[in-house]
This record gives sequence, C-alpha cells and structure tokens, in this order.
Amino acid sequence: MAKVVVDAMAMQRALTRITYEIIERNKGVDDLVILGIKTRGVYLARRIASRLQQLENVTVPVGDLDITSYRDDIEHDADHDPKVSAANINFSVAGKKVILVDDVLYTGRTIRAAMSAVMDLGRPKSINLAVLVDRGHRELPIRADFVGKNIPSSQRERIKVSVSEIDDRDAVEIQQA
Ligand code: 3GP
Ligand code: 5GP
Ligand code: MG
Repeated sequence: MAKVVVDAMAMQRALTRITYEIIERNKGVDDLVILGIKTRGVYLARRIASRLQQLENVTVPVGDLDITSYRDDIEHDADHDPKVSAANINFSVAGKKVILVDDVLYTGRTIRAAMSAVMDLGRPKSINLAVLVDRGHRELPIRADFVGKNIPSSQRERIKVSVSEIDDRDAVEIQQA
C-alpha cells in the first residue's frame, strides 16, 4: 500500500518555495549553477532553474551528475559508497555558488560523493544542497540547506518519487517494503 504524502500541487509549491529560499540565501542569483543528481534530481534541478528564469529573468547553468551503483538493484551496497561522475558538465564551477539537487536525502553518502566530484572540477565558492525529501537516517555529517518535505521514515520504508517528465505524474509516496 502506497500513501501519497506530496501531491502535484504540493510538489510545485515546495519547488517554488525552495527557489525563493535559494534567491534569498544567495542574495540574488549571481554566480549560481545548479547540478541535479540523476535521475530525478536532474528534473527537479531543471524545474528550479526555470522558476529562477521566471522570477529573476536569468538563465542559470544546469548540469547533471551521474550516479553509478555497484549493484543493479536499488539497495545500498554495504561495502561500497556510490560513485558520482561530473564528466558531462560543460561549464566551470570554479568560483561559483553550486546548488546540488537530489530527490531523496538518506545516508548522505551520495551527496558526499557528489561534493568530491564537483570539487575535482574546480574550487566552487560554496556548495548548498536542495532535496525534495529528507527521509532521515544520516550516516555522515551532511544536511540539506533547502528541503521540500521532511519525511521521517523507517529503514524498511521506501519513498517513491514520481516526476511527470519521466513518470505518470508528480508525487511522493511512502511504500512499505
Ligand atoms: P532516481 O535515480 O530517480 O533517484 O536508485 C534507482 C531509483 O530507485 C532512484 O531513482 C531512487 O529514487 C529509487 N529508490 C527508492 N528507494 C531507494 C533506496 O532506498 N536507495 C536508492 N539508492 N534508491 C532508491
Ligand atoms: P543516500 O546516498 O543519501 O543514502 O541516498 C540518496 C540517494 O539514494 C538519492 O539519490 C535517492 O535517489 C536514493 N534514495 C535513498 N533512499 C531513497 C528512498 O527511500 N526513495 C527514493 N526515491 N530514493 C532514495
Ligand atoms: Mg536520487
């Protein structure tokens, strides 16, 4: 049984709020770049960029970070951390205010890997993290700066994020494993 905890309207509002918070925190949009973590983080990143375009009339560069698992299931591999590749980013991050965007924040290991991939490209001025859902269970000292919704979860539960670009709708659901 899946329970919808964020519907399409709520997701839209959360992303709009996060966009305002990004503008406010950065005192504008100068030097911002947005990097979405595949797969669904990329679509959320693009939506934030298009709201920045509407609100501030600026085009903020958006790039993709590729995450590779060591196994083909979705479970975390106990022995390996996720690998994140910044190979496809064709603009400089040096001196930029980087906003990382992911759908779900869980142990924090993906974000740790994403930060090192970004820093291998150049020295950003700052890195901030925006996530649609924070489900808790952090294993590293990592937190999000911008959160759509905190969903305290049990380890057994799965948070299903759907985005209309690739799924049938916009929604966040809790599934019992
Ligand atoms: P995403 O690539 O859009 O983020 O990992 C493949 C997909 O499975 C991910 O989609 C993620 O949303 C989803 N998923 C659901 N539960 C989990 C989980 O516990 N761990 C991981 N790594 N992915 C999960
Ligand atoms: P972390 O590295 O913080 O443990 O996990 C973050 C990554 O794993 C995110 O990119 C996310 O896609 C995925 N993830 C972990 N738990 C969940 C979950 O419950 N639901 C979804 N949709 N993704 C998850
Ligand atoms: Mg993800």
